[in-house]
Amino acid sequence: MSNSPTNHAKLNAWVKEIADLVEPANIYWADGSKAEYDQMIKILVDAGLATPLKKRPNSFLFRSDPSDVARAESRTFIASQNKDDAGPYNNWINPAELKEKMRAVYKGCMKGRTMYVIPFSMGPIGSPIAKIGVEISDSPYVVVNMQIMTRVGTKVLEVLGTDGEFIPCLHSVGKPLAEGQTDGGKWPCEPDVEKKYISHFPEERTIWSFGSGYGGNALLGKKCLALRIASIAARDEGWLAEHMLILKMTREADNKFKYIAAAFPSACGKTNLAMLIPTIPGWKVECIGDDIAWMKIRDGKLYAINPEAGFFGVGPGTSMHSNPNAMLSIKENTIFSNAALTEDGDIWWEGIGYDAPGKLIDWKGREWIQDKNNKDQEPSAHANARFTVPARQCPVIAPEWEDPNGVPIDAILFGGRRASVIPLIHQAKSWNHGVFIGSIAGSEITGAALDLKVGSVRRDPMAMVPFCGYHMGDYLKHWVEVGKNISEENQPKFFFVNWFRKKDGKFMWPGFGENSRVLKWVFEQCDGSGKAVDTPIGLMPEPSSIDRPSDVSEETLKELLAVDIEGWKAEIKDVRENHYAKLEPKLPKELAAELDAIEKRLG
Ligand code: OXD
Ligand code: MN
Repeated sequence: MSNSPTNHAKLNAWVKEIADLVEPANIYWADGSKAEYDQMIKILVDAGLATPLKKRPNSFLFRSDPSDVARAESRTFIASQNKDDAGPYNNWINPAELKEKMRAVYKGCMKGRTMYVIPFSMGPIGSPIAKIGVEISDSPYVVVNMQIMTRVGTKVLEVLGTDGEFIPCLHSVGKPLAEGQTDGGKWPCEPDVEKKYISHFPEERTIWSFGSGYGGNALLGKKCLALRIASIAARDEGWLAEHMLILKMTREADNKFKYIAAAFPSACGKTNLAMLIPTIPGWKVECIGDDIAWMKIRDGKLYAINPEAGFFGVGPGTSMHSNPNAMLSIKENTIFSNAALTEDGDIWWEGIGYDAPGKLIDWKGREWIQDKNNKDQEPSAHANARFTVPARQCPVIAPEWEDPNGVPIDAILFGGRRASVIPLIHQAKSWNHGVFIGSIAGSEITGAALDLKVGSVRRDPMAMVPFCGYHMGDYLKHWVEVGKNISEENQPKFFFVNWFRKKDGKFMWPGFGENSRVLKWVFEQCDGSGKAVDTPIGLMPEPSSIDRPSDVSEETLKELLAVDIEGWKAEIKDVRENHYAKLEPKLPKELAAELDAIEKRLG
């Protein structure tokens, strides 16, 4: 390969094999430099695909095709050799059949385009926990986003040497250009959803994506590599690849700190929690990561890194109230996707905390004027509009966020959106009980979505249903096994939180920065200074052990911390009949025992 900067024979051979298949006009190897970033942005601005934002230095707005706005779960495949290895929650296709189909669509798909080769590291370069991937893509939007979200370029090739291991990630927007043709300012993708593929080949640890240029479908380091493929590597190598934020909480009085990891399904406020500003004086929260944690046992303890280098956060709903640190992070050097554009060159989205200033251009490129009297007005920003920003721009990024050895995890939180039954917080009594509470996590169905009953609970064990690369029963068994390799005193403590309890249609707990009051109890439980009562569902604080926010009455806090015995009995029945039943015959016996035990304790 003439312009290859590496002597890595396997990598060069793969690049050649792909180039022969996709027939690009040129090949470009990304070096990760600032000059390269600027060059890519220039290409995108000149092509009419990016709008520079006057109000935010070095920031740009993209509008994607309306067919290409989110992760395409129905087109996400786990193509393991054995159908049974993919489990009940993944779309499975025979890998040979899928490859044949995809080779046909890849044939000549990069005609008229540059093929970018992007070497990247998930995790600090050279960290013993990090992994290297190489993404081939025909999208300069992917190159700039990957530069923010991962560590890209020459240094990665140095670590790879001539025979280092890498995960091949192939991506195409699926829109070849004929001689002389350009995108004409239109986001390139394959608009027919049935022709999009986000495919994972577990045995080969390979990713093939086609037809989408957006988010997790295209930035293959994130959900595809760091969760789906990494979860398989973690299973085989004895570690954990999880959909978790990592935060550091410090008690300023004695400078003691704890590291907390937390898993919530998408759209439950992970980014907000990861960088919250505590409302209780004397406490500080710093951020290590907002979406993914890779955790490995070292010296008998569980250490975690954030494999990412940036945040790919949801815009709508992010404001100086819900997440001031995110708002401060995105003042500059930020890529916005599918937000609305203001006349003075800024972005705007629903829930940003102030009215839309004048005439906007909405995410579909149309004029848009806010009409607060019209409840049916289409939003100006897409609900999944995103910001991509370097993590180092977060005002509360922890100094050790790039420590190659990771940080020791003291507590693991699970949660979901539950309007009833599940209390504000409870704590598991052991590792296996912790795995159990994580395994029954889920959110209530809030709209008349899919074929599920409104109010029923969609279970999402450890928030990994969309992201686990193998059978959920085997995944839970793996969690049980990892616990056996950590002594009890070194095991993180497990908690289940629920910020979303409702009464008369209103949230009972204010959330956001006030969640620090709950984290304080978590800290104290890890520290040995907390007070807890034993209940049938686990350990819980007395209402007096939680610092009560001024707008929560004593009565409400009591309700938030009560055990609803009848509600829990129904919960356990639902878990047994509708959730655990689906995991058979792979449901770990340890979790079946936990289910029996809680049922017995509830009486
Ligand atoms: C995400 C998600 O994009 O979880 O982080 O959906
Ligand atoms: Mn996520």
